[in-house]
Formats: sequence, structure tokens, C-alpha cells
Amino acid sequence: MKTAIITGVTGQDGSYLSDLLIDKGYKVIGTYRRTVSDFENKCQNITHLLDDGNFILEEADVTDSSSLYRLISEYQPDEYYNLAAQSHVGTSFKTPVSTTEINMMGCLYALEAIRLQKPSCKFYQASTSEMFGDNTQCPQGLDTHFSPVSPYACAKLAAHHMVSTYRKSYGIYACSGILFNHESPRRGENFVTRKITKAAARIKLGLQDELRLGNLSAQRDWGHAADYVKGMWMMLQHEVADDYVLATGKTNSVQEFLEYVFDYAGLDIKDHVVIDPKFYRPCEVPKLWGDPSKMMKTLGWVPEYDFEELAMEMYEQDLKKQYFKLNKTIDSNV
Ligand code: NAP
Ligand code: F7E
Repeated sequence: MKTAIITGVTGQDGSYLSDLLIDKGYKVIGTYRRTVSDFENKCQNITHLLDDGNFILEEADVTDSSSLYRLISEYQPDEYYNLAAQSHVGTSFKTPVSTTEINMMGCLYALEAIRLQKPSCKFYQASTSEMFGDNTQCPQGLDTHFSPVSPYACAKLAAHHMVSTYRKSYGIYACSGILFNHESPRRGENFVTRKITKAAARIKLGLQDELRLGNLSAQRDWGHAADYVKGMWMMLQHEVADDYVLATGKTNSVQEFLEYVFDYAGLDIKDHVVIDPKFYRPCEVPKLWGDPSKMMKTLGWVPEYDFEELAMEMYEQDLKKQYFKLNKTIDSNV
């Protein structure tokens, strides 16, 4: 039985990756960070795993190197997926230092712990298309010049280079997956796709009237998280460690995502959506459109979901969740 450590297991990707690895017979050590917010809410993406005998939840902060040393020494993992991050680009402009500590140093501490305690452990780094920044040369691939424009992207780029340094200099099996945007019903509610699907569901049920958004012209290559975690796992099963791009190879604007969801829900954008400069960023990444050809040719990765299926699933799940909450409130009032 293989053992994998997944940091950031309560997040979107951590939860899907845990599902996949447990299904494949792994023992999964998922790490979460204690905060004052209630445990139940924090663990909503992994509630279904908490009683699984092959899933162990451990407390760790990736900026606390000793917690990573402890985990690696105790569990001697075969694979380590570094997914923990301050992952919100907009927030990184307000918290550049802590974002860098988590997104850059968190990666370095893990690499060091592996090098010193279990050098045969395979390492996956969650790199990001944000590293291409304002370079709009399309489609973006492994040869595209990086041009980060946010503290989030700068920290991720430093970590990205650190991963290839550990691979070349210390012989660690370390891969970076440069992942383009991927979403799902488990996506955090302050990312634009989920903000839209949740608001559309609430408007439909009469629980909300207005949706305030920022820049609608930004274009993103949006895939489904379930497809992307499969790609992460595939990268670590190859004979040699390497870097890859995971993307769908198609791009859509935020406006198009909004139109699709509102049309599907039978809502009129003009009646509900307000543009609020509060959601503009000091610097924007205008267009992301990835080239996943290496991933497809070398590893045989093929995404199962398309843009419309993704948007539909997110809206339907939000509608269900909001309907359930509404009925619970009605029940408790009768
Ligand atoms: P997510 O939902 O925001 O999850 C991030 C996780 O990291 C959360 O569980 C968070 O826990 C945890 N975390 C934050 N700071 C931590 C710390 N100091 N110590 C330990 N855990 C910490 O992100 P995601 O969408 O699953 O993305 C997974 C990874 O892929 C991230 O590294 C992200 O930057 C990267 N990425 C994502 C995308 C995408 O489109 N989703 C694309 C490219 C790359 P808390 O609840 O405690 O904050
Ligand atoms: O923004 C625009 C916003 O926050 C997408 C992270 O997973 O993917 C994600 O980063 C676009 C941007 O994701 C709102 O300005 C308009 O142009 O959903 P987002 P992101 O910044 O692309 C990359 C690959 C990662 O690595 C990150 O971890 O939508 N936008 N109005 C808005 N964005 C938000 N959040 N909220 C709005 O109201």
C-alpha cells in the first residue's frame, strides 16, 4: 500500500485528490491548518472521508518546517502533493508577505524535509498559469516566457524554480504541474466561477437579488478539478520527473461564463449584475489559454469535462445546496 501526504487537503484539489488516491488503494495523510473558524465548516469538502480507515487527518502548517519534518519522519511517504497555498490572487495583493511565506517557503520546507528524511519520496508542486501573467502569447506552454504580475504568481514562480533546482541538483523526483484554472462544486466561494453559480442559485430561489463582480473581460482556460487531480497523480507515475502543463486548450471570458450560467438558470444579467470596482485587481492577467499537448502525448491525459458541463454541474449543485438550506430554515421555523 502506497502512502501519500497531501497538504491543503480541505481545499478543492486536496479533497478530489484524496478521493482518487483512496480509490487507488493509497493511505492518505491529509493535512489541515487549525484556525478559529469551526472545524465542520473547514472540513466540508472532506466530510465523507473522515471515517475512512485509509484517510488520516493531521494538523500541520506549511510555514512551520518542523511540522513537515515530523510528518515525513513519521509516515515515510511514497508521494507528497504540495497543494497548500494562499490561493486567491486578489488577496495576495493585500497579504504579499504571508502569501510568499506559504506559497514559496512552504514548498522549500517540504523539499528540504524530503531531501533530508526521505529522498526517495516523489514530490508534486502545484504551479500555476498565473506565472504567465501579462504575457498574452497564446496558447501558453512550457516554452512560454513567465511574466508574473501578482505576489501570488511571484511566490509560485520562485517555488517552481526551486522544484527544478531540487530535481537537477539533488536528484529528488520533483514535478511541477503548471495548472490552468480548474473549478468544481467544491471551489472556494470567492473565486469568480463559484461566486457566479452560487449567486445564480440564490437569485433563482429568491434569496438574493444582486451579484457584484469586477472585470468581466478576463479570459481563462477553465477545466474541472476532478480531471486535473488525475493529471497530478499521472505525473508522479512516469519513470522520470518532469514539468507539465494541464489545461483544456480552450479559453472563455468571465462574461461568457456569466452568460452561460444565467441563460441556463433562466435569469437576465441586466436585472441582477452590477460592476463594482472593488473587485478589480491592481494588475490583471488578461488572457490564459493553455497548451496541454505534452500531458496528452506523454502521459495520455484526456479531460472528461467541457466548459458547459462544468458550469452546469456547479450551478446544479449550488441550487441543491441552497434549496436544502432554505428548507432547513423553513422546517426550523414551523
Ligand atoms: P484552495 O481550495 O484554496 O485550497 C488551499 C488549501 O491550502 C486550503 O485547504 C487551505 O486551508 C490550505 N492552506 C493555506 N495556507 C496554509 C498553510 N499555511 N498551511 C497549511 N495549509 C494551508 O486551493 P485549490 O484550488 O484546491 O488549489 C490547490 C493548489 O493548486 C494551490 O496551491 C493553488 O495555488 C494551486 N492552483 C490552483 C489552481 C486552480 O484553478 N484551482 C490553478 C493552479 C494552481 P485553510 O482553509 O486553512 O486556508
Ligand atoms: O478570477 C475576474 C478576476 O479569482 C478569475 C486561482 O485558483 O486560478 C485562480 O486564479 C478572473 C480574474 O481566479 C470577480 O479579476 C471578475 O480575472 O476566479 P478568480 P484567478 O485569479 O484566475 C489560478 C490559475 C490560480 O492559480 C489561483 O490559485 O475573474 N473577476 N469579478 C473576479 N474574480 C473574483 N475572484 N471575484 C470577482 O468578483
